[in-house]
Amino acid sequence: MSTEIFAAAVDAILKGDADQAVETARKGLGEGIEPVRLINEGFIPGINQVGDMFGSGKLFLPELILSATAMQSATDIINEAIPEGEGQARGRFVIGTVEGDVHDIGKTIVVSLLKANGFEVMDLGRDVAADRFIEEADKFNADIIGTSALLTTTMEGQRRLEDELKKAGLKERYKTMVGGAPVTQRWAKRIGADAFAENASEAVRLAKELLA
Ligand code: B12
Repeated sequence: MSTEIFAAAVDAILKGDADQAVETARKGLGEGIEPVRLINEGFIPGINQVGDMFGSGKLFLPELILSATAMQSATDIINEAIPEGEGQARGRFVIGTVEGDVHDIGKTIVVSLLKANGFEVMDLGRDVAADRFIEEADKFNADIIGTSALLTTTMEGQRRLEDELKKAGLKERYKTMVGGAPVTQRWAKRIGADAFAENASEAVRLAKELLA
């Protein structure tokens, strides 16, 4: 049954059909498919295909927007179904998408999974400048600052944060994590970030490790 749901999810995203995406998300959850699995095996393969088609000129911005809206509607529902963790807080996490970048679907999934694992999270949203991450991390008394970047051009925002932290003498104060489709372990190392995670589950695992 889950194979059918995953296929319907891919189809909904490819068609940019928000109603079908929502219906499929509800159906999948109703059938007891684990939320993270539903996102990873159903919806992400769909949006990745859309991204590839857009990248190779087989699909254009209006279609990309429809698919993104369908993806957002489905992930909103699934994120809500991920229960917030209880018990003692594991750590405090400030997260956002870097300046100039409005991609936030993946970052929001990371937020849900961090919360589910007992982290207290301040989500700064998207298009967040490096100095704002630092200001908010101070106010929130954060342990970790996480940045998401989906464009090769906006990845520079992740480097800027590292540079500003160093300049302010705060590099030892916070751990930093980077993510987003074009981001790699190599990039993390190059700019001096403490960790890179390629998906939300890995982000949670590494965040726990950084604070252990
Ligand atoms: C959906 C989408 C959009 C939507 C975004 C809607 C939204 N609210 O997010 C819209 C339509 C707005 C959009 C706009 C644009 N987009 Co766009 N978009 C995508 C697409 C298809 C999917 C992104 C996505 O949501 N993936 C699904 C999520 C779940 O995956 P994810 O983001 O990678 O997140 C996971 C991990 O990376 C990780 N993670 C994410 N963040 C973090 C943070 C931390 C701290 C950690 C540890 C981990 C982590 O965990 C997540 C969960 O597993 C990608 C293609 C792709 N495959 O990435 C193109 C893509 C990123 N877009 C692209 C482009 C070019 C654009 C535009 C410039 C198009 C235009 N001409 O206007 C604009 C840019 C706008 C801007 N200034 O930001 C290009 C970028 C090319 C490049 N080399 O930089 C891509 C790669 C498409 C392509 N193949 O050409 N886009």
